[in-house]
Amino acid sequence: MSRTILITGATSGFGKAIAEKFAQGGYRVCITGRRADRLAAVKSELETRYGTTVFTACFDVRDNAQVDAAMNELKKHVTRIDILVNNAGLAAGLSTIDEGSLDDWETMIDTNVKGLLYMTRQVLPMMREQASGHIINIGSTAGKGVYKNGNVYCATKYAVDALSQATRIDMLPYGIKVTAINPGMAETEFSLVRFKGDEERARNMYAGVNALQAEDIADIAWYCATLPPHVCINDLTVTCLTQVNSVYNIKEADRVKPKEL
Ligand code: NDP
Ligand code: 8X3
Repeated sequence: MSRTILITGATSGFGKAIAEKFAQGGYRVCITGRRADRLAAVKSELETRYGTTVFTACFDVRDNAQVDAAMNELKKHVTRIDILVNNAGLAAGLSTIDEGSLDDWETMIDTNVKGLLYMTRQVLPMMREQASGHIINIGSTAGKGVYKNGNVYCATKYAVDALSQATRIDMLPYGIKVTAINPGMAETEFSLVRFKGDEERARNMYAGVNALQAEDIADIAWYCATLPPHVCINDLTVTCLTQVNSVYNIKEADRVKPKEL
């Protein structure tokens, strides 16, 4: 039987690209998100293109009652989950801590931390029973170093880092892999969401940067998931060539160009 991957937040960005990569690789794919129309479109596209089975579950990861109901329904069809990708997440706003919006803070904490916990709590007992499985948590360079105005978003990604480490320790006897993938700046809908639909501001974030693309992260997730059973990448940080970490990055035009061969 095919292996099964469950990906949260697969209606765009990393999650959607990871769903495609694993569908192409022969996995049964379970995708989640709040936008039902997008879930249906991704399902239809992947089933047509790769002939795989795609399950959809439309819910808000912040609401544990919704998570519970959706997962109970999914578990009627899927009795084994080989990989959980905790990807659903967002940044909301960018401001100093004395002026931050409490609504934005709650949205980020509830999605990036509590949502990840609710999903992990649903899936780990299955993996423990299987005595195998792989949790891939999408962290961030923001969880490795704090940047100006990033305060609460960074805090949520530091929490993802801590929870990845903790899960790895707690699940050690059960052969469950835990990988944290920490991307830097990547061109998805992330900035559009952060800046609440301001397309120009979102576009400017990536102007002249040659940022990471969603497919880059999907390739990395695939690599991490297809290593031999005894090998686990615990923690992986990846940036585009013009970024070092949360603080230091330059424009592509300011990079010394490689000499022609
Ligand atoms: P996108 O905005 O393109 O995708 C975010 C996904 O998360 C969407 O599918 C969205 O689905 C889902 N999502 C958001 N909130 C919820 C919610 N409450 N319940 C269920 N699903 C939700 O951004 P990215 O692909 O860039 O982001 C994916 C992850 O990567 C996030 O955790 C982000 O923090 C992290 N990250 C992003 C980086 C970047 O620069 N792009 C760099 C480092 C990390 P829907 O709206 O349909 O619910
Ligand atoms: C997303 C990358 O630098 O915008 O986690 O925080 S950044």
